[in-house]
Amino acid sequence: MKFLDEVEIQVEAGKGGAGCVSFRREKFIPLGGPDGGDGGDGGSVYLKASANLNTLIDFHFNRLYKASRGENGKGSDCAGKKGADLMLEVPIGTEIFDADTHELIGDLTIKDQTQCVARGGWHGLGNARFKSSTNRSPRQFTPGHPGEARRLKLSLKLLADVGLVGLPNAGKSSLIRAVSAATPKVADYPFTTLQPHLGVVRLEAGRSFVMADVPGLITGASEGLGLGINFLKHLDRTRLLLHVLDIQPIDNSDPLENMILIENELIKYSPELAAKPRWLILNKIDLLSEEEIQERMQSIKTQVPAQVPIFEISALRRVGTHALCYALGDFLDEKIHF
Ligand SMILES: Nc1nc2c(ncn2[C@@H]2O[C@H](COP(=O)(O)OP(=O)(O)OP(=O)(O)O)[C@@H](O)[C@H]2O)c(=O)[nH]1
Ligand SMILES: [Mg+2]
Repeated sequence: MKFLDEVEIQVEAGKGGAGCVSFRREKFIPLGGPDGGDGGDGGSVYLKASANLNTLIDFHFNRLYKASRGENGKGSDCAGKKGADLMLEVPIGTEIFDADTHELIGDLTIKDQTQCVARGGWHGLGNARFKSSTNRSPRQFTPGHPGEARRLKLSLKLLADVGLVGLPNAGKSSLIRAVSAATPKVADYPFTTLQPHLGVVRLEAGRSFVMADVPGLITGASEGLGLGINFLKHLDRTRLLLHVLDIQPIDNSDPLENMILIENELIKYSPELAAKPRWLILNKIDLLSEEEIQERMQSIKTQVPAQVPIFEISALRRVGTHALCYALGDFLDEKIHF
């Protein structure tokens, strides 16, 4: 499925139905009074957070959404039917803005949370309402009110507990594949991952968390180079970042320099994101001997604050991934602090 995280749409609520002007006309009942019913309210437009969606792509093809208008009132004191509401499903994590004023209208972060984005027009009144002792055959009625119409900007920020950052090829997608049922493509070339993927990591019954894999970052990412920057906003709502570092890069680059590069890009892009707790994950340990791993670990440790946890894993061979997931679970459950 194609991924889209920003879209503009137009929503229009239904107009209220007009009130009716009518008089009772029945055999043997002379001078029947007014019996024009009220119109029905117009339908409203709602957005609802659905757990089954993770992209706004459906809104790309259809930009105009209208709820039904209310029916006009009828004779014999019959009110018109209310216009049907329109319920549009969006992914959890969708922020709703008024596209013209940029005002934040709502943020749907909980499953089934709904937000009214255009209220249906109020119904008009039928002439029966205007009957009084001085006016027994009123011809007044009111038309229905127009429904609200507005342009909306929908902006999706995925909801995940743990986010993965790192250079292309570091093994981020391999890690999420190793620990969850998510299946982003894995390949030995940069920018294999072109869109964010979410994976649910299940520890045991009732204990799970969500991990987000986003495209890799490169030097200059914070100025817009590569793809990664477009997707970093999806990490805004995470509680913890894993910096995945390849300790034996295929291009023979220096892991230590690579690590510093990503750290700098993160700080440049967003100091808030960079201030989140971050763990260092040394990946691909299967490619090195124990001595080589320790050697690299020592040089890396000189550049990493002492309180930053460092994990050694092989995403490919699933070495160390189990322990990592349990440590993540404990951190998210606030059993451990760093
Ligand atoms: N030997 C070894 N190779 C690994 C390991 N983890 C990942 N790889 C390989 O490294 C390459 C890149 O892995 P990906 O998971 O696609 O890397 P990525 O970080 O998602 O890369 P982008 O999506 O391009 O940002 C693939 O060829 C993987 O098979 C590992 O633990 N050991
Ligand atoms: Mg990837």
